[in-house]
Amino acid sequence: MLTQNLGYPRIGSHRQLKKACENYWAGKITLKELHQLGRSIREENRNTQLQAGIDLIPCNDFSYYDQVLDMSLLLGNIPERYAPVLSQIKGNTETDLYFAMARGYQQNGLDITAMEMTKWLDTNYHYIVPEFKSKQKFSIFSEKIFGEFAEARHLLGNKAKPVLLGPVSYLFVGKEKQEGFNRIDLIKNLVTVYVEIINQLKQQGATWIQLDEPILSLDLSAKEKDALNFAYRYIANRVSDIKIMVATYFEGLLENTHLAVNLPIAALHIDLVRAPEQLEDVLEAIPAGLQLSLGLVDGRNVWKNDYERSLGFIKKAIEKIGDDRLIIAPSCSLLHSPVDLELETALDSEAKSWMAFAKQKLDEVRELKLITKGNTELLVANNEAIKSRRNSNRVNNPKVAKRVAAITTVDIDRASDFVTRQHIQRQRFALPALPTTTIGSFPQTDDIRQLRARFKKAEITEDEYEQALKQATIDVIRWQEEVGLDVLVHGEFERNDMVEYFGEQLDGFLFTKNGWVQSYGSRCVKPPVIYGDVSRPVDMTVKWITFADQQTKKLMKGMLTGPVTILQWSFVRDDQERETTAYQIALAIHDEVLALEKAGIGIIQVDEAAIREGLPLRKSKHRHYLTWAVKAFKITASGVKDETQIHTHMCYSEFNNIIEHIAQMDADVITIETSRSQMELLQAFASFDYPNEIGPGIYDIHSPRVPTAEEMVALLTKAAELLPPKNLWVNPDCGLKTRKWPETKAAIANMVAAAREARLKISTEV
Ligand code: THG
Ligand code: ZN
Repeated sequence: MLTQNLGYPRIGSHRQLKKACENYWAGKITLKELHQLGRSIREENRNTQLQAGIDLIPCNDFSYYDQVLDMSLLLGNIPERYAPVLSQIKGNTETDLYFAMARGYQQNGLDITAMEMTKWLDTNYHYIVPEFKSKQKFSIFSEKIFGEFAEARHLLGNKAKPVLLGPVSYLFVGKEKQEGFNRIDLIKNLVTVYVEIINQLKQQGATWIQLDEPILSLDLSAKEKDALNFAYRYIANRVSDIKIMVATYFEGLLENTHLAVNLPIAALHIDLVRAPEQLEDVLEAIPAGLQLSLGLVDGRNVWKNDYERSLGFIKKAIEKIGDDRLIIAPSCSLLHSPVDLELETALDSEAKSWMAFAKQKLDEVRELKLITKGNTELLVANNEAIKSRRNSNRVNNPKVAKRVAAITTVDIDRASDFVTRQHIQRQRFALPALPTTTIGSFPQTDDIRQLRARFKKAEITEDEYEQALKQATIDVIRWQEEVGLDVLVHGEFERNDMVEYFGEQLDGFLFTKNGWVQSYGSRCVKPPVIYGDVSRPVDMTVKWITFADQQTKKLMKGMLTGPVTILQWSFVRDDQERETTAYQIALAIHDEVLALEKAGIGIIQVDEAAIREGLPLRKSKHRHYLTWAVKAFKITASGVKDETQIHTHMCYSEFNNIIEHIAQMDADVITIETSRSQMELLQAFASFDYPNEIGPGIYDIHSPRVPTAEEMVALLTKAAELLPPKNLWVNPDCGLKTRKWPETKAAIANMVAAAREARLKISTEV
């Protein structure tokens, strides 16, 4: 039996990589210093994995920004617009080209947009989307993988296992940038380069190579299945004396089982955390000779592995295929786990005894192997920890369970239908046609971040902290009044993150000091941990929202995060259905909504930024998810008066498949991300005859570029052709937290001007 790992976090145990990249971008450190830091993280990661007793240790899982972008550079798939970055600017290196693709290049008289970024499957990690043309050529461009393999082999010898995104998944996660072809057809051009890469790695001494094909756990078309068969047969015929492992994760193989186990490869990895039921099918279908890697330790969550349960899987597999063909592993790359639980010195020892981060997960893989070989002490200790969590009265709160069980339609639906509410709300708020608002957050400047850091380190008092936040809030309110926005927000300066902030205040959540997980590039999030039944001991936002409300005569919108988004961006309990946890959070947010209403706040936004990304990977599971996700949202808004206006906001919104469910949410106003797609996304709302009010984003906040008023009027005009103009709102795409103030002020001023002009041009009577 071998142990392996599929990938290790690369941000460094103290987010060193984030700091180094940001310093390099700011010109504060040299390329040599950046590379030095990268090398030291890789070295630390190798040592950690070696010491944990892992037999096959990944390399090339390190990346300065994103592993999919690394693939594009390796394969020479570099969109033409980036050519000037190297050819025209003296002194630029491959790394500068790489960052230009990731972040855009606005320097030295060039203005090149970044490549698109989107969510990696159902995770909160974002990758850079490969771009393809119909005649796309591929050839080895970056030597990074060969350098990193040489470096790893030096220490690890045969344990070093290069990791690559597999060819069909690489094509699948990209996008056609021309009409009239299917990117999967590029597989014939692409596999020749994979053969070259694999052979070069073999020359360097590689004995194993891991190709990730997560798409094997998705619903695949015949073309995609053919491409997988073709690619792996092509590769098998042209490489020898190197073992190829195909890794799948996040879902089960289901109808792709036969295809997967019959690929001409040495080993297949399956995720038994997300899809334990697939073990039977795989063992049934597995041909002689194929090695099987069992993904036992959850790479997507922070809980200690239940050894008893894992042993059950191991025993079943050994019975069928024997000990020598078996590999044990985490379920997926540990990229999605925080790095090291040992750094959590403030966490109480009981909670800590329930958890494992990346470093501890590797120990679990080794211990599982030891237990299989007869070590019972480790098993007993693990049993204790598992039992302690299961039976803890910190986890179980009968009152909460009772309240969830008692939810009825009265707790779900608004009292009156939308048309009735709209009429009452129009009289109450007397807003102009095409009212303007923003999504909630304003720039979190370094000043604000430093202020919070100093408060957390007790360098300033709570009073000083609050005074400074109040001043920032007052300033942003004055500016919003001056610029002429209709519905104001308080700016969210008191919040670190829209999920972490609520997690810190709810019972049933705990939070870490250093549990960072990469979100995109240098950006990280620190997801709260939901360990028990959720309840709301005190008001969470009322103090700040009412403070803001008192500063202005204009309408102040209350800002909350919705239950699905809190769930999606937290580490969740694995001892209860996600649905149940969602209802518990929903009831807590419901109480907060009512508290805001009671405090006189007439407009309340319940953000469901992540509702789309929570969609299960398999279509067969969509309906069930959407049903409970919509129900959870509706619970938050039920019980308010007709005159209270509920807003929601959604990001990354490909709404075509889910529009029916979005309508069922019955928010009075929804704001969505549309500007990048030039209102294309609105088509779904138009064809559905979406009945409620809607604010299609007309300012792309993902770039520092300031849109002109004319552009925004054009977008509004387009929106008014698709949807009833009387239902339209004017707003940016998303929150402005990551933008800088100068561009924000300029863009919002243009947006307000655009609304004023559009009010003259567009008839909003009907
Ligand atoms: N919160 C959470 N998840 C998210 C987002 C979020 N996922 C999707 C999207 N928004 C990702 N975007 C970002 C944007 C900014 C940051 C992280 C994710 C960010 N992080 C700080 C950093 O890395 O410097 C750290 C956060 C902090 O200062 O507390 O800026 O908004 N949960
Ligand atoms: Zn958004």
